[in-house]
Amino acid sequence: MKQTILAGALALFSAAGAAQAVTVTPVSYSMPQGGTGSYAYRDDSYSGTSSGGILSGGTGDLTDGVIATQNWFTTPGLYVGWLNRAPTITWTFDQAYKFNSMTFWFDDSNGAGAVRPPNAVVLTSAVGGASYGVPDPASGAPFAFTINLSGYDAMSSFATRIEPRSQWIMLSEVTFDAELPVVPLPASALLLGGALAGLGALRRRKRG
Ligand SMILES: [Ca+2]
Ligand SMILES: [Ca+2]
Repeated sequence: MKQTILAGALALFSAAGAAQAVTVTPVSYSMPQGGTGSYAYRDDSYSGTSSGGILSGGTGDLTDGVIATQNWFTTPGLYVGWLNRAPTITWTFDQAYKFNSMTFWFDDSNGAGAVRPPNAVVLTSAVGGASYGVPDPASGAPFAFTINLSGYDAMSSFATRIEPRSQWIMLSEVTFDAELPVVPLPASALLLGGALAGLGALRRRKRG
């Protein structure tokens, strides 16, 4: 009995103490709606409102789990594209997370249709910010660009501005990796568990 309670308390304690990496999805993002060229590169599945060309209060193509593996001219509907602008996307989560990283899934295309990887992603938040240079891979295939967010603790909302390298930016998905919030086990719960175990042992000894 005592061992069971102690083992249970220890299991609880280690579960509470060990942070676990998880994929988190924003509850909403806001940004300028995508543009139109050979095709429409709009956020078609966006669930929020559109006013003055700005989307807000919802989620859509950028967090639907669908990542384009082919160029914009093959799968245009999977991309949100911006022409001659540096769109700022503001991400909002259900709570503050300790983030590990975020990944942008951009098209490259090596200049076909004036589409290239962006120059940089500029992050701004209440706990700091930085500019992250985006490489231009030799290949023209869509690629993943990951920003290391360790050190950005307790962010529930932050913004990323995407600086273009060419006329068009094409983005199909953005994913986030965070630590599951660590829930500290109250010291009183451990003390109570210990006291109950001690009491049980005492009763058994008296009975014996
Ligand atoms: Ca998508
Ligand atoms: Ca390239």
